[in-house]
This record gives sequence, structure tokens and C-alpha cells, in this order.
Amino acid sequence: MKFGVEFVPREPFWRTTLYTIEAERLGFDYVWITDHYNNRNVFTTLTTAAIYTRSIKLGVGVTNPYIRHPAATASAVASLAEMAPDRVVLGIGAGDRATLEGIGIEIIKPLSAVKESVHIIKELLAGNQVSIDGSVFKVKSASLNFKCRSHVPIYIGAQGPLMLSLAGEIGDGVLINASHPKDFRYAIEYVKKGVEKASRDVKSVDIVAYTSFSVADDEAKAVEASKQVVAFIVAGSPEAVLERHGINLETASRIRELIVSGRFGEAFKSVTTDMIDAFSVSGSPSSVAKRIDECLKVGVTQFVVGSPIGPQPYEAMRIISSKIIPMFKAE
Ligand code: F42
Repeated sequence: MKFGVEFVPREPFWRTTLYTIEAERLGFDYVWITDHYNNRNVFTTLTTAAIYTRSIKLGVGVTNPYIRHPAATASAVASLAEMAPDRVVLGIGAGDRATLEGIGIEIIKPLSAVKESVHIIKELLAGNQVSIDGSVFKVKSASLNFKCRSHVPIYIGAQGPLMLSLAGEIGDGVLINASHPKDFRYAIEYVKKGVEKASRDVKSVDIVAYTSFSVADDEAKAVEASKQVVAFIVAGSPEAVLERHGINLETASRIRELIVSGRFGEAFKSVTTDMIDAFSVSGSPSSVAKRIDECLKVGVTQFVVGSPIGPQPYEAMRIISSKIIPMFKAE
């Protein structure tokens, strides 16, 4: 099992950089930086991280075809790969609807947009000239004026069945935003459909659990810290997903209303134990290790610890490094 850590660049650069340096020192294989226009820029953040680290893989986690044209994304990752050869990984997905709609960008034909983007980016990174008359992108003639120095694997951030299948068909990896083995089992079935369609080996796809994670020596503190993130996940989850986990739809809908009306404290208090179990990996080192093991058994090959990481993220990273990673690296 490979281990990654996700940072949302809401904080000043020095802090994300410091956390990334620490993640590398503590034995994490990957750092993934999220991409939303209203946070600090993903490429600037990764560039700074590249300067101060030597080996950790630098993941764009994830960009989308709407905020930046795929040709511009290709140029950005190729530039980053020049600074950090063999360390750059590009994640791309449909994009966060709420954030994009807020600035007037509509997610049109997301499946085609991601598929065509991956094609454009791969060709440009390979040094080829691209022209495509796609259903989303019309590229007459594109090429980069410089060579991409190393291979940049392309991962697809996917939730829906068709996007998961597309990831299996064309991705070097798939980033699945979930925390429960049930969800990974469901998702991997669709990834496998794409793998079969393309006559590939499932082992060639890195299956990444992009989790909401919280660990502390004190189980109760770890669980408490995950409530805020879980409340937002519950509020944004489709009914089918809530039903898969046996979540009471009325309570979920109440949490959604409380969040929409800005009554966050009440929303967080309404989060139940089964919601925490379904939408986060939270608890003491031994209980989270058990969950990671279950994920491994259903086919996850990279485990990413995402927000909140723990009541004290710095301390949580140390716990993961000393008590959890060694259990899975020894295998
Ligand atoms: N989004 C961000 O904006 N920033 C991030 O940093 C980010 C990180 C991230 C990490 C992991 C991850 O899994 C997702 C992440 N996301 C992030 C969210 C991501 O961008 C997507 O919003 C999220 O994955 C949900 O997308 P989805 O894969 O479920 O795809 C949606 C759009 C969907 O509805 N998919 C359907 C499906 O079955 O997969 C397909 C819909 C479809 O078929 N559409 C047709 C088409 O051609 O695309 C026709 C629709 C039309 O418009 O005509």
C-alpha cells in the first residue's frame, strides 16, 4: 500500500510547504493538492513544494477541463516535471459543480470533456502535435515548444459509474473520494469494466482511496474532529449513497438545511456515529489501521489521508508515520 496526504491550499504557502516537507520526511509517498480557483493556486503550491522536497510525488488532486484548457494544463505539468522529474502526477476530474457555477462555468458533457482532455494532455506531453474535433474541445493544431522531461501519469478523479469506468479505460490511476470499503467495492467494479473494455490489467491502474481521515491516540477526540467534514459530505451526498450506508434520510436532510442556512454548529452536532463510520476513517491508530486493511482487501492500492487528518494534523501525520505506515509497508 502506498500512502498519500491531501492538502487544501487554504493556508499560507509556508504552512503547506512545511507540511509537505514533513510528509516526505515521515514516509508519505504522495502529496495531493486540491484545485479550486478560490484557494491558493495548485501549480504555484506544487512548484514551491517541488523546490523544498526531493522524492515525494507531487499530485494535482484534482484539476478539471473547464477552469483551465487542457493544453494549458499540459504546459503547467510539463513545466513542473522539468523542476521535479518523475515526481509529477496529474489528477483531473469533472470539477466541483458549486465552485464552477459560482463563476459562471457550466459543467457540460463532463465525460467527454475529461476523455478529450486526457487525450490532448497525453499527446502534448509526448511531444506530439494534436488536432481534435471533439464534442467539447476543438483543437486545430497544438504542440508544446519544449519537451516534457519525464512521464507524467494521469489519474482521474471519479465518483459516477461512467467516470469510474473511463478511469479504468484510460487512466494511470483513479482517485475515489470515499472512506468506506463498501464504496470502494462499488467503485472498483466500474473501474474494472473500463479496464476490461480497454483489455488492460487492473494492476496497471493505481486505485486511490481519497479519504476523510482523522486519527489521534484518543479515539473520542479523533471522532469529534471529523464531524465538521462529515456534515458537509452528508449534505452533499446523493440519496443512493446515503441509503447504501443505511443513513437516516431525514437526519441527512436536516443537516443539509442547517448548513444551507449557515447554522453550522447545530449541523455538526447532528452528525451521527453511523455517518462518521460511513464517510470518514476516524479513530485511534488501531481502529483506522483496521479500516485501511479492509480497503486494501477490496483492491485499494494507495491510501490518501485527507481533511481533517486529525484533531492536530501535524501530530496525526506523525502517528500515521510511526504507527500505521510501517504495518502496511512491511507486507
Ligand atoms: N473537484 C474539484 O473541483 N477540485 C478538487 O480538488 C477535487 C478533488 C477531487 C479528488 C478526488 C475525487 O474523486 C474528486 C475530486 N473532485 C475535485 C471532484 C470532481 O471534480 C468531480 O466533481 C466529482 O468526482 C464528481 O464527478 P463524477 O465523476 O461523479 O462525474 C459526474 C460529473 C457525473 O455525473 N458523472 C456521470 C457518471 O456516471 O460518471 C456521467 C455523467 C454523464 O454521462 N454525462 C454525459 C457526458 O457526456 O459527460 C452527458 C451530460 C451532459 O452534460 O450532456
